[in-house]
Amino acid sequence: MKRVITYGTFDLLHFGHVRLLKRAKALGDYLIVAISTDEFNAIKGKKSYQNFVLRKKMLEAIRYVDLVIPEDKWEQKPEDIKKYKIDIVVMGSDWAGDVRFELLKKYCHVKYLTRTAGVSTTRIKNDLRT
Ligand code: C2G
Repeated sequence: MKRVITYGTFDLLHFGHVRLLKRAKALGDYLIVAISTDEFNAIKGKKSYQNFVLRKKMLEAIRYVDLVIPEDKWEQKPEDIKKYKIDIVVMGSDWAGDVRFELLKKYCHVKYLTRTAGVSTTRIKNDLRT
């Protein structure tokens, strides 16, 4: 049983998120998503349109996702890896090389998947404004 985890806000769930989740699940048998709490988003300097409860419900409806847990601090990742016996941490390529993920290589595999071009929550919000 190969266990995969990924982290993110997943606001206004879109095709880029779904493609990331699909590819992450294909790397193992069980996919955990650690979704940023509203409070952690504030630390990340992000304000999501949908709150934590709604974003969590949306992710739980995705066929590739087996478990959704809260992400409430940068430093929780090593604990998550140990607690959930994670084999692979997966992130989109915009995180490639980031020290907060590179340091996890001493605990498990870390894999960056190409970010889906042309779609983002910011772009959706901007396009809807015009
Ligand atoms: N993503 C993607 N393609 C897009 C948009 C997003 O592959 N067009 C990926 C991102 O690379 C990330 C995941 O989808 O791996 C979630 O994206 P966000 O919700 O923007 O997450 P982020 O704010 O990057 O939070 O501790 C890590 C942070 O919580 C990551």
